[in-house]
Amino acid sequence: MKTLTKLATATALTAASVAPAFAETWDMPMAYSGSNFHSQVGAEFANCVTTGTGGEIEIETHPSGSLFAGNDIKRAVQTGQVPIGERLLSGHQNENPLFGFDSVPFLATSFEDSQKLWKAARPTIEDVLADQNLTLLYAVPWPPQGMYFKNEVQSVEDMEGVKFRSYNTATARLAELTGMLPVQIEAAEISQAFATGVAEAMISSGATGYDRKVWESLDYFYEVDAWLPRNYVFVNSDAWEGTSQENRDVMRGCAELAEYTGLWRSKEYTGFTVQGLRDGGMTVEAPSDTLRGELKQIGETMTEEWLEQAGAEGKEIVEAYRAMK
Ligand code: PCA
Repeated sequence: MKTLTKLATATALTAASVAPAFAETWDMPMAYSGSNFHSQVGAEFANCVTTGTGGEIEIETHPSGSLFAGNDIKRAVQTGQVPIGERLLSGHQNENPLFGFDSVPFLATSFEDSQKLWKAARPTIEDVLADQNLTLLYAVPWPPQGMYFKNEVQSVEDMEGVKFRSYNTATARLAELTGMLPVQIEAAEISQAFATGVAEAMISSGATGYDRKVWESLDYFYEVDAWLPRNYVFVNSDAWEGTSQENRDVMRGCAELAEYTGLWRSKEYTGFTVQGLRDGGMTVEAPSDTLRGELKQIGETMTEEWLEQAGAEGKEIVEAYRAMK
């Protein structure tokens, strides 16, 4: 009996010396499908943190809006229902126009420019989030945004009355200015929305069209390259402060790596998914000169509107970005 107790004590001690002093599981809701590169980068980030903190913080990702729908993720993190999450940054544009800095049409249309714009905007976005008790970790761009339709579209006139799936204020405004009817739908729901006719068109990346197999319902993808919106990963600041400096350093390191690999994957995924749309039977083309000209005009209107709404801070972001070009 005595020996047994000794043995048990020894085993417990051994276990204690390898297991972390305390271990927490951080559930991380994500809005997009598990196969999407953002979700994969998020899963790698989670592993990096779990390994790097020696298991003190174990991050468990929940893609596809399975834990919280995209629209509810920020609130869930702010209110501490979950400590960490990922969301489309411009999804909060209705709350504060500054969040829409990356969805201003034709302001930054390449990966290179998108990085410059992010560099210019990041300090402001970090401040806005900090005021909401949120700590920004990293952000990764989606590939350039193009327009999807059921029918061929040569000019804005052809868009009249089309039901247009929107994902933020900018996309809804684009629909209004082109005579379409905006309907806000999460990416996780779009295959069904197109199949049932709730929506007939959208602006998004080749990546999202590919992930959701939109060729089952839509036939045209126009490579408009309107902007590159970002997903970002953020932590409830109380949870952040509540963990050790060492763990925060690990999370910062993993976040930097995720931002770097995410950008790389986004670039790689662009050509692959656009080819995937073609293979699915879609016509993939540059917009006609007429359409391009009309969209540029609409873009100018939207840029003016955004600058007006986003005030001095918005103007500073655009000026800082232009100074880098
Ligand atoms: N895909 C996301 C946002 C931008 C993108 O390319 C979506 O359509 O919801």
